[in-house]
Amino acid sequence: MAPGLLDPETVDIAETRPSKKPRTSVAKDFQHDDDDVATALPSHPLGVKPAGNAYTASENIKSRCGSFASLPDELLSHVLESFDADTLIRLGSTCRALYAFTRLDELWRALFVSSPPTDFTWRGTWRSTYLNIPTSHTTSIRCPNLFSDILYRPFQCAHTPLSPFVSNIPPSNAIPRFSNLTPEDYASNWTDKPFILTEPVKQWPVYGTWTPEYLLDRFPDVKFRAEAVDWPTSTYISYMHAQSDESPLYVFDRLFAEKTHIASSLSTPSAAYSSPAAFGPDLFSLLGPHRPDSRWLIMGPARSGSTFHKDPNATSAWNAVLTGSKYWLMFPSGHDTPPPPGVLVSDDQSEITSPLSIAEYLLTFHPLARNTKGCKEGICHAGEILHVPGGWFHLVLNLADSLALTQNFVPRKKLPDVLAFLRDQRSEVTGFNQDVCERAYELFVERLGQECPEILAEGLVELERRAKGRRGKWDALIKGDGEEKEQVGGFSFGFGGDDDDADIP
Ligand SMILES: O=C(O)CCC(=O)C(=O)O
Ligand SMILES: [Fe+2]
Repeated sequence: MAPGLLDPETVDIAETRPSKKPRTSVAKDFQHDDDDVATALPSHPLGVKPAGNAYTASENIKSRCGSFASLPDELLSHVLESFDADTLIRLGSTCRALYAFTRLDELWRALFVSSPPTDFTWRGTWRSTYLNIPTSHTTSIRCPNLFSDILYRPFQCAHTPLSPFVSNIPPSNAIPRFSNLTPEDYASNWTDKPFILTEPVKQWPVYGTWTPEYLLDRFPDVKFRAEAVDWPTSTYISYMHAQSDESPLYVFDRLFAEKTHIASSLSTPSAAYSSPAAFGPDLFSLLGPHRPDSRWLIMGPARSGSTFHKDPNATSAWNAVLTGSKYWLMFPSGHDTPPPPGVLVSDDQSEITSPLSIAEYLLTFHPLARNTKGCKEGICHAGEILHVPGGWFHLVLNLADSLALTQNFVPRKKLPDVLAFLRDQRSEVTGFNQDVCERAYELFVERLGQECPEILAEGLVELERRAKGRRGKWDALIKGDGEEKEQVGGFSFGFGGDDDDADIP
């Protein structure tokens, strides 16, 4: 997710708990080397240039903004975040430099989200939309001799061609593609690996029918959740077709089936779509009405997508592209595996910190990511479905306007990971109703015990085996015994796979 300057409180009020969207905070101190990313770009609409150009310029008009001139650009932009629209407009009319600083569209996006107008028309930018200025009346005053990365970088990230990052995928990184898999093959060989299936989605009634235009035609007034706002389809599609955000607003709606009244596999066999048989039974379905959020409709323009995250509750997922195409960058995780380059994970695994936007990540870290052990990359086209193994980090970029469906599930082979997560990372458990959240582990164990005790027993035995393995490793380390160290080094914590993310019980 790319939360940008969106108010997290607004998000929390509207969603019971954060669901599939990751809890991501913004790293403020990544350094950028603009030489690395020099590409043919249109010039900045206000004529702003990157900061480095100031060294050879005869003047810098930032010096003309009175006391504000002494503030570093980043601090100045933070100060501006605390101003209301009227103050921004008045300040922006005092000099060209402050005009440019107060035009940063992220400021206006934050104002919009914190107090959305009840009735509005999308007018191409957040500022024009918030102030209800028709495009034909929008001013644009040139600001030559202004040199600022804070102003230039969002423009660069919104316009740099991203195709170089998604092409020439090294064969060793390529996500495998199959027409289909049997449930047996999936269970035996693929629960811990990403792959793309090219066949099943093409059989779905929604494939070839559901497109952004179809949604516009059939459900123009239905509101879908896009990050912190709920917009009618008609408004969102206007936005999608006329915006140039660095991190475009992304529809991620967990109630789409109810809102559109489509029949899905969760309710009827004559479904508009259904989970491909390859993935086998979903153990979370045993929770019935208590299961956590599990399916989402995803829609966004080219360059929208999801920044690095792992899916909730250690679940696995499939992601089916109905229109458009998506580039996936994926990494396994585990106790001895560092997070992907440029991604920081807090000790308790609850906070993932990565650069603000997908474009910024690709511009800064992609070459390193591509050469990092475990990296998997692939493009999932319309009519194809990608498997996200539980515990894998993934970043996703839409290569064109896109509509997709995703569903999270618990395959039998990944039950120990999910049990461990629910039991040991209780504060990170998400997507359940508040009253179930606290006792999700106990409820899941109870239902498994009632419905399929042998699967529960198998899962608990594996949890115990992992606990013993960890204790053994610890004992060996503190004893410092050479022979034992050897043994521990060769020990596998995996459960049917080598990318295991076992937690210390
Ligand atoms: O389509 C996307 O943006 C990715 C969504 C996602 O993270 C998922 O399906 O797990
Ligand atoms: Fe995800």
